[in-house]
Amino acid sequence: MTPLITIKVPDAVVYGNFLSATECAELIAHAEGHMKFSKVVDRASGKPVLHEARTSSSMFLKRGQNDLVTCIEQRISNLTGLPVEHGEGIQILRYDVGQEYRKHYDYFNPERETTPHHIKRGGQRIATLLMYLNTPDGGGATTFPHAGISVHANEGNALLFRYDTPTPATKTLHCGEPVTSGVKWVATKWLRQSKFA
Ligand code: PD2
Ligand code: ZN
Repeated sequence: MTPLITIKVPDAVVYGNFLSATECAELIAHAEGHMKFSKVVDRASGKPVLHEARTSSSMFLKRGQNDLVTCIEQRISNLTGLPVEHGEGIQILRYDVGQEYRKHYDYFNPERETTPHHIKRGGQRIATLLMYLNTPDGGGATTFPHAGISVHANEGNALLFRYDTPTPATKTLHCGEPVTSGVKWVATKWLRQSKFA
């Protein structure tokens, strides 16, 4: 697959037409009706909690949940060179106007007490693939503030970024900008160092 954009720092690539319009529509149709307010991992307890830093709704698909998911997961594996088994289940997110995902790293902070628990299953996260399922009317870009880079949410495009160490040096701090008009649908695949069982 030929990149649309290649970025050195952070290590990131944008691909056009990673998903077809039909695939995007099918994923949205499947997710609708199963959406719950998104949670973040609580620093103290390590448990998922509601938080103003992440105001989207979301749902998880099981790995290999249906033929479409299996096909997309194989495509992700071909793209990243990582086995399908290293992937967490795809998460589908919906942001309405004003909703956002404030800046964060996707890897587990090595200094946090709850991190050993998270990395028991599959080790650290080493890469993220964001698949944009629609084009919001306004806002909703994915931004890397330490690199001054913003990726527009365009239907069918995918943003892959890698972080081979769980450190800020990767410059992978990123956020989902608030949606200012319409709605934004995106699917996230987080990839681990080893098998995520
Ligand atoms: O929806 C986004 O643009 C976004 C931004 C930051 C998604 C994630 N992080 C994520 O799912 O990790
Ligand atoms: Zn993220």
